[in-house]
Amino acid sequence: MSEPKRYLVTSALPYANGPLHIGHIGGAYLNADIYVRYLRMKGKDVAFICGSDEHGAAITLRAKKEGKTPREIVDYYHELMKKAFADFGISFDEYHRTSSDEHREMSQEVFKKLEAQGSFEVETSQQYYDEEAKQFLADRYITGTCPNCSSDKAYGDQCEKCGRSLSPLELIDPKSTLSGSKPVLKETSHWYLPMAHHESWIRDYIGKGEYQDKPHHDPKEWKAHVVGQCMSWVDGGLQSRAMTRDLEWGVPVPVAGADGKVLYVWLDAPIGYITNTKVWAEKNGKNWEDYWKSDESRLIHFIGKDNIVFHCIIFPIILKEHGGFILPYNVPANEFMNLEGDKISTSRNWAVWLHEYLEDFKGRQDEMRYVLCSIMPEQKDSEFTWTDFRDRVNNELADILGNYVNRVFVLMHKYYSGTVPEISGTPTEAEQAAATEARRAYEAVGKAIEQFKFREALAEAMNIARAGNKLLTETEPWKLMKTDPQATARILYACLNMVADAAAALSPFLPFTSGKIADALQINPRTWDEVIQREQISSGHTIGQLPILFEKITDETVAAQVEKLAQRQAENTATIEPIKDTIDFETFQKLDLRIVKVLAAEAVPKTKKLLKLTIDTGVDKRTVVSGIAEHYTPEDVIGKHVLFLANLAPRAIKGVESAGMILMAENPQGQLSILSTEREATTGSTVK
Ligand code: B3M
Ligand code: ZN
Repeated sequence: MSEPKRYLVTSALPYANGPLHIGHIGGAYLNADIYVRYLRMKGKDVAFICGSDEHGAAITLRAKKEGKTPREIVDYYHELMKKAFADFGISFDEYHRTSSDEHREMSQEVFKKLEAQGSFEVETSQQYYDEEAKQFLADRYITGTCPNCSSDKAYGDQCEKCGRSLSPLELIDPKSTLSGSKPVLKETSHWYLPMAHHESWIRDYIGKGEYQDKPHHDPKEWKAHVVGQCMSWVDGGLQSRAMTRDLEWGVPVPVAGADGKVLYVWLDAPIGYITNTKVWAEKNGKNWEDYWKSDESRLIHFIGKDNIVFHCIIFPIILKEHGGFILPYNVPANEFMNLEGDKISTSRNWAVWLHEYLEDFKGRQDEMRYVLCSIMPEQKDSEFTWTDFRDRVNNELADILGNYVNRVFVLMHKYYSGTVPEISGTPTEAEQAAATEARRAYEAVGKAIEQFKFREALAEAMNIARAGNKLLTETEPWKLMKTDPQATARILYACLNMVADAAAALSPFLPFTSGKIADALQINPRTWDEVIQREQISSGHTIGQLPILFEKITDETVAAQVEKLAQRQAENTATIEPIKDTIDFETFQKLDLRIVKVLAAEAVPKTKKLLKLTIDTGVDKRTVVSGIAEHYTPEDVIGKHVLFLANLAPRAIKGVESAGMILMAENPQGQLSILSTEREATTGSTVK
């Protein structure tokens, strides 16, 4: 395929229902950012478009859970995500949002055109309705057992476990996620996209890379798992899909007879790419149609694997039906990134949140960019662990790149006070080998990026620093200086240029570090091709001081992050005890509950959990043994008034006669808390 005049690059619009985590970044954002930064260095005309996806059940369910309005939820998370992306160096040209007026207008225009030309079929059908919440139930509003794999984690649109696309009526034992009640069937009408009508077109587009009977893209350039998922979806039979929903929050359906209905979120969201491009173009004196309606443009969607069908089948059908738009040229979807052996989950708070990382590791974006790119789930799911993060930062970034650059700067300042020496003489074999390897690696970086192989591209960029390190180790200029200053000058001249080349090659991946090195070299950034065409640093140039590029990650830092996750796991795995069997009032009246005062307390020898207390019940003084030693020291409880069961039969515990029981509250995390009175406590008060 010929080179396009313009690139239109998008990343999946993240739902504005929670913070960003490293799985998002490693899935659909860091890869796109690397790709776009590279294209910009190549001097290409690029629009990098994204924004918040602010409709759909993900938003309204969160709002309901937090007792807020959907608008409050999206306003909060839109700003949080926008700032986190910017701080992490994800260099969108536009990050807009689908709750905007511009988006409502754009998506309604698309719907009206398709509706007017008969692209939809209106179907009246029985749909599940929650009589308590007074709402129809589709997508995430209804849950039940999956007919395919019997998992109870199936929703009205998809099974969380087997990934099967579902419709609510297929669910076994359906339940409303709003009220928990069993829904009833009620009649309603919706506008359906008859997907089966487009089967042969989709097979040509995905299978052959053709559009309008002409070659459009090379299907061999698409990732196998993307084509595979699409074709199995097509082979499974393209069911008609409702493109409208009975909901309040969303883009209102802009035709008569659609009161109370909104566009299906997966119809409006991808149109958000178009809206956001238009917003960007108008701000920058450009014409958005040059990007979306010209065959001289190339559209690339960066997404995660759960979004493949929407970006490769449904959205292209909408674009084709509307007419006039270009279609995705490639959709290099990534697989998923897991965390410390478990799936990353917003709802279970099992994540490394981007905004928290930026807080805990101020100024260390590139360390995370480096690690996430190194483990990017390009072809299969991958795993992030904090020990791997530490090892890659310490053993690769710091020891290979940081150490190399630092050694060259130290020697340049030591022997030439930072001014690049004149060079002469014939380069040795070692010098030639280093130059050849650095050039090979640099060219390999560009090729790998163009093939969306970002892990490989990063490794090749690091090979430039490896080549420089090898030259220093082989030639030892710090010794050679005594005997052959001419060769030393040549070697350090070459090494300094390899520092500049490494910084250029790493710029798409590590923009912050690359900038620091370029500033210390006191050079201006070059275009990608200039790096190959000519050396960046000539004799007589003066370099500045190099800051520390990478601090080592300590074991304590790793432990603190792992502990944070463990704490959250404890909070999440906690379950509330079910209510015990019912008892009658008479049974309750047999309990003699009192407020007693703790007079003395000591640990019970050879036990970790027990304290021996002396208490005043107001009637008598007693000894009681209590399992609170891991939660309270003796000093904590002496003098305190606590809740006590006074008529429990005495029993010997670890050889100590215990008469009665101190009552404690145990929270879901297993922490014990003594109970006392809200008003001034009086020893011996009875509890009713
Ligand atoms: N909001 C992301 C997700 O499925 C979804 C992408 C929309 S891209 C148009 O988490
Ligand atoms: Zn299933």
